[in-house]
Formats: sequence, structure tokens, C-alpha cells
Amino acid sequence: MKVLVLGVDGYLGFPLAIRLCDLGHDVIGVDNLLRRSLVYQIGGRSVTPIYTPKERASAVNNYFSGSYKFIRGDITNYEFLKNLIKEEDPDAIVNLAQIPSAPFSMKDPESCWLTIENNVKGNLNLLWVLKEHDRVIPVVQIATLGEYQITRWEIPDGFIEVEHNGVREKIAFPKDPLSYYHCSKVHMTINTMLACKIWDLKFTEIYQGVVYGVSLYEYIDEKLFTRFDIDHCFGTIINRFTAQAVIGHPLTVYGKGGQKRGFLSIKDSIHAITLAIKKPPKENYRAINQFVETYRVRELAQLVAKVAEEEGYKVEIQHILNPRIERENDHYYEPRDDTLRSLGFKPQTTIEKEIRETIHIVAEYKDRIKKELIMPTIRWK
Ligand code: USQ
Repeated sequence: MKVLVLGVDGYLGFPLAIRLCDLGHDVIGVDNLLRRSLVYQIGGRSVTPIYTPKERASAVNNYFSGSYKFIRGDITNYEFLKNLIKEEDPDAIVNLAQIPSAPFSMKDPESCWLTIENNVKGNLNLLWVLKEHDRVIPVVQIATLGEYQITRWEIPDGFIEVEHNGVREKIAFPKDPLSYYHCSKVHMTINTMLACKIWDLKFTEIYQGVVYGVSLYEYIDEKLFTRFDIDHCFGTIINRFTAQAVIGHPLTVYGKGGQKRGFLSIKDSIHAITLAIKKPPKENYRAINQFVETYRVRELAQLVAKVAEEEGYKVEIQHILNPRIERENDHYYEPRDDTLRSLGFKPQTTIEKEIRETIHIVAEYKDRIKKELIMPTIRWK
């Protein structure tokens, strides 16, 4: 199978491309390298060393049976995307080409606009190109669990049956994004649903929780490392906590720490995405909630502290002023994962195992951690 991975240079994109090549597929990876430059602009860098796309490509082609080709390009450029898809005519497309950071989108008007423009325009271009394409190519696109409104309802995969004035209907689950990044994902979802309906496209949107960890193929060669950000803007919670534990920085729990989210390791995320590629939907639009477990933020801090202490680190947990506007008191949060399980997904690992492995890898590269970028400086208001 020939798979086009848009956003191949990101945290998920590169390990996904490697995994697909490992499974014998041919991968065309596309990226404009925006993530590298945005992290650089805020003064950050990946804790793991990341190699140039050319060096990465030759390493992938060296070790795995599927072929890998990298193309530098920007999917917000319609002509580029149109020619790319016409020329390559892939069997499947994965769209990961988004700016994924909630704090970045709340930094200032320019960062907010860049997030909305990059994410929404890239998605819209893909929809229009596929409308014009002469055959249907199934697409897997990353959405986020953070699109959904937090209520006292369980959160089913994308849609819910509700009764109003005695009439029962199935409608899209209510959306209530809490950052402009999350808004951009809601825009993408709405635009995608419309295109699937009127143009007969085939999309799977993966409403993913927070991904963590680093270990996938790096034991083979350092050139196969994915990026690993732990700064306050592009780093996500578990990755940040593991790095904080390693360098002796107190774990930064925002506010009361009662916020609950869905989590999964990068290994499980890649595994689940490959399943969605392998088993395209019968319907035009399929929604998959993708996570393995839910935790409150303070529970995660305790878990990382426990594992790190077992590894010999002394860990302190600190509750700091929450820079975000979000519910931080214990709240109800029960997403469901029925569709993911129905595809045959079973977790490949456990959170404790992944935290331990991540601590070992971060410890190896701890001199690359920029301590001055740990404390949050971007506030929601
Ligand atoms: N948090 C802390 N301390 C920290 C960092 C974060 O308490 O040092 C808290 C935040 O307040 C938030 C939670 O941890 O309540 C998650 O924050 P995060 O930065 O790890 O993740 P988030 O902003 O929610 O976004 C991440 C990815 C995004 C993806 C999303 C899935 O960056 O691309 O879509 O997770 S979800 O959270 O389900 O929307």
C-alpha cells in the first residue's frame, strides 16, 4: 500500500511513517518543517536529537522493507497539494499536518491566526483536492477529544442519541473547545463532515487524547528518534512531568489538578492509526475516540513521581496557578472507545512501563533540556 503522510516531521508523523515502512508499506512523507521552526522561535528544542529529513529518510530506507520518500511542502498551498496527490495517487492519506499546541494558539493574535489558518486551510485544501480526484482515497485525520463538551454524559464516538420534546435523534456530540487550537480542530471536523456528505469522500477522524512517551524505534538508530518537547508551549503533560522529574524540577500541576483527560502512549497511538488505515470505514465519515485510560492531572503527577522515585529520583509535586481557563475541580469525564475496540485494538503497553522507559531516555539527553522554558508564561487571560 502507498500511504501519504501529511505532517511527517511531527511527534506522531515520523514514527508512524517508520511503522508503516516496517509493515512493508511505501510512504511518501510531506512536511513544511513548521514545527521545527516554531519550537526554535520560542527558544526551545527537542530533548531527543532530531536529524534532518534527508538523514531520517536514508535511515528509514536502510532498516525497513517499505520505501520512504520525504517531500518538503506546505499543504496550505492548494496547487502543491493538488499536484502531489495527482502525481502520487496514494492508496491512503493520513493528515497530521496541524499546529497541535493549545498554549501556542493562545499566545498572541499572530500565533492564534497561524494555528487556525494552518490547520483549517490545510484541511480545506485536502477536501477540495479529493473532491476533484478521480477515485476515492480514504483519509485518516487527527481530531481531538478536546473538541467535545464536558458534561455529565459519557462521550460516545462522535455522535449521540438524544431525546428532545419526545423526539429521538442522533446528532454530533456537542462541541465546546477551550483554546483556539481546539477551535481549529472543531472547524476541521465540521468542514470534513460537510465534504463527506456532499462529495462522497471517505474520512476517519480520530478524536485523540494526550499522547506521551518516546520509545518506538530509537534503540535501532538515534536517527529514528521522534521529537520530544517538554517546554511550556509545545510539551504535553506526561512528557513534561518525566523531564521535570529527571532534572529535579517540581512537577507543575496546573491549579487543583482535578482536570481529567484521556491518555495513550505513542506506541498505542501509532498502532491504532495503522488499524484505522488498514480498515477503512464503510460510511463516508467515521469518528473514533482514541485513548487508553483517563487520569486526573494530579493523579498523573503522583504516578510519574512514583515511577521516578523507584528509579532513584527525588520528586516534588507543586500546584501552580493555572495559566488556562479550564475546569480544575474533579469533574465527570467518561469518553467511550467502542469503535477503537471494534477494530481489534488492544493496548500494547502500560503507562508505568512507558513512563519508566521515557525517564531512561530523557536521562540520557537531560543536558538538552532548557530549564527556563518549563514554567508556563502563556495565560488564557
Ligand atoms: N497541565 C498541567 N501541567 C503541565 C502541563 C499541562 O497541569 O505542566 C494540564 C493542563 O492544564 C491540561 C492537561 O494537563 O488540563 C493537558 O494539557 P496538555 O498540554 O498535556 O495537553 P492539551 O493542551 O490538552 O493538548 C494536547 C495536545 C493536542 C491534543 C490534546 C488532546 O497538545 O494536540 O489534541 O492534547 S486533548 O487534551 O484530549 O484535547
